Amino acid sequence: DFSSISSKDLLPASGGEEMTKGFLQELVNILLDYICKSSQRSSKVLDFHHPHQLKEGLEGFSLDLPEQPETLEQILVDCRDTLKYGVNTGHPRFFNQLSSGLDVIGVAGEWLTSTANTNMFTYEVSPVFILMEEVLLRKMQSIVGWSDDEGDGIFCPGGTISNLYSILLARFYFFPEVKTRGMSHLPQLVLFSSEHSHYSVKKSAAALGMGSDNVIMVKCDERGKMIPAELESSIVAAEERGLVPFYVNATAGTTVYGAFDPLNDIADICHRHTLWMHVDAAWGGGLLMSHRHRMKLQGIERAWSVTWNPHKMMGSPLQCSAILVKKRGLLQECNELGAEYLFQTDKHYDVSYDTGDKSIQCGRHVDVFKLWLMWKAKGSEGFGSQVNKCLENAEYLYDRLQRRTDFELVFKNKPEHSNICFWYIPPSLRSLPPGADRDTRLHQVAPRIKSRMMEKGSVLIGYQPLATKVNFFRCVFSNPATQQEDIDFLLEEISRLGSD
Ligand code: ABU
Repeated sequence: DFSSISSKDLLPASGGEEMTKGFLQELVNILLDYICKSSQRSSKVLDFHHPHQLKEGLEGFSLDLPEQPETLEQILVDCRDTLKYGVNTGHPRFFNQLSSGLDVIGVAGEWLTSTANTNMFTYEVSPVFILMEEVLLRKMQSIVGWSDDEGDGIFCPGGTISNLYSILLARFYFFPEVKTRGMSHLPQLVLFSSEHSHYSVKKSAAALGMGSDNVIMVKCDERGKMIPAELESSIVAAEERGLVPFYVNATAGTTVYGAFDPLNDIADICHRHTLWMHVDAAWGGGLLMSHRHRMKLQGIERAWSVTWNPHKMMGSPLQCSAILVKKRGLLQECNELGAEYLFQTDKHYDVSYDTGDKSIQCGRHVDVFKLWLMWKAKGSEGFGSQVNKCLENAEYLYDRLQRRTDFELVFKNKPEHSNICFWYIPPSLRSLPPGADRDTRLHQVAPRIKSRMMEKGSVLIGYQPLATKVNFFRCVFSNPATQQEDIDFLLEEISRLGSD
């Protein structure tokens, strides 16, 4: 009974051990209940409420912060309600995001991490985690294909920040004076990324003071792959305008289409023009774990830096993203400031393990333990099988869609990654000829179905327009819990919710 007890009765209060154990065991029961239900198909993916409804408070669940402490009983109710009104991203029918699933070992790792509650800046406070980060980075670098005497990296808060690091490093590599003298001492820099690449490249250029307009968007083919000849002509055209190209971002697994840019061709161009080649493999990096699919990233070993997010295709709990850098020492040189209160050089251990000064952050969350633990539990082979299964699911959906007349694929080719893009065509649009009227009406179909889907809570999938294509659904598979029956359900549910 926690109705008359509050947090001040828990540890570190003297004699608080029993109460602390009882409270945490109760919390674990709530979490276990959630985890067990999360993969049950009979449970909802979400219990949607509009922001104003959640803010007003539902069935006693209030977001307001009190002046007086709440009882632990209320704290447990708050925990249960927080999960109840959230989204079950581990549900086998959650197809909305590139990161999904609920890996039990990963969850255990995350629990341990928050219990350890330490900081990744120095070996002094994170000896084990710092060494685990080194082991993971080395492993990932060797899987990318770099030799033992090259490679560096750091785990950071998501793919956007990993991509930002790559631009920061490239700029520093060519113009080290930028660190102290700033952008006004540099020529006008331009960088290149495909029109299907992630918006983080533009966002980083803006944040780093280069300007988002100085990211030159390179044309893609119908399948969403960067066209190498377009890249080269854009570089030449920029040089003719007096601009200074320094960096190319190639994508291995684009966010919407799941396309892989031709990395070897791009590497040749970067070599010819002496440009930094980055590969954003935030989404596609997981395929390196699969013997069957890793050839789709051929040429990645020629990259100067790579973004790889294990919280996507490898199913690690959020967040878990690495920036891998081929040239050893550059991260440190670029970012170090040597704060004397933290990175003392006269410590009694090897201070090269105080890796925090490689980072643009000071405090850094321990993102590595859950991945290290998952790797121990599955082995590299286990990740490979997981990836294979997700891609088999994608092929299954592709086959189903090809056989149906009420759906249309956005592009006809077989999927390379686990993204499948398609339109649902409601009965009223099936006889309309292609053209503006049909497009206008088709554009409204996916958002309408998605709103019905969210209200019902049975399944969740994303949609977007892209260039000239009106709103279409994007289904992605990264959750090992998803089976073919969930894919059949998705299509039936879309057609139920979308019928006029
Ligand atoms: N950072 C890209 C994530 C996008 C997605 O999950 O759909």
